[in-house]
Amino acid sequence: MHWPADRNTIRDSYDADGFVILKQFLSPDALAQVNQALQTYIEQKVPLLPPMDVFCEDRPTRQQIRMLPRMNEHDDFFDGLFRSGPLRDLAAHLLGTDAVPKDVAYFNKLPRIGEATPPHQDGWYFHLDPCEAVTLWLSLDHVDEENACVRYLPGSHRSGMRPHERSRVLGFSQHITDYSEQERSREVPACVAPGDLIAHDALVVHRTDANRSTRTRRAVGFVYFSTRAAVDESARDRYQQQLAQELAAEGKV
Ligand SMILES: O=C(O)CCC(=O)C(=O)O
Repeated sequence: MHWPADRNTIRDSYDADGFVILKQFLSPDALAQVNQALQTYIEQKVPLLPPMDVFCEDRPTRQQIRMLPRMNEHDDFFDGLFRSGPLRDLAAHLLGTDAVPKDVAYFNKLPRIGEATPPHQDGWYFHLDPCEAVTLWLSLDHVDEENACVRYLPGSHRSGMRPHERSRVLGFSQHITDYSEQERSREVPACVAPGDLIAHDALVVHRTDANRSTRTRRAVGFVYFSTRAAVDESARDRYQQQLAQELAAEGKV
């Protein structure tokens, strides 16, 4: 499916499954700009970021980056990219309201090092009522089952929020406690190419395997809330504060 030509089919598929894959959402030129901006961000901004805005395998040197949340707060290119243009238009189309831009994050699973992302629902992190939000996951690489594609449980966005607890995975601090083998067998692997984009609902269950390959697996995620979704700010701040304390105590940030 392609945006915006297939807008109605895209919305139907998203509503039915909780996720949808859009081929070649970004042109090669637009993708090259994102890659360039990312490289500049890593070279110039990462050394100066606060500890909770850079998660990496090698903490003292800030090398081998695993995840960079809140890039929009530190960089005009990424802030502009999600505030206006096709990403926000798509998010609004899927949410059925204006889309409120919330977060831009880089996800990097290094060859042979990148750990699995545990099964979770993004909404657990967002503290929303109602839980109406969408994540747009832009692939920068060829991604398949060997290098940790995202795996979705189709239709799971219709069954509400599942119980979560603390995981030990840096960058994905929560996982679903009762995810079953039967559910694993129904997962759909979302294999994509550079410039493809996956949109997923904040309630759809998803996860990845580890990156077992010698290839990179890089993506940028853009999060939007619906205008109906109210944030429980005290719950969110409590969670962020507790996480920061735990990660600092474990020497992870
Ligand atoms: O990139 C990943 O490993 C997982 C991303 C994810 O879970 C998300 O964007 O919600």
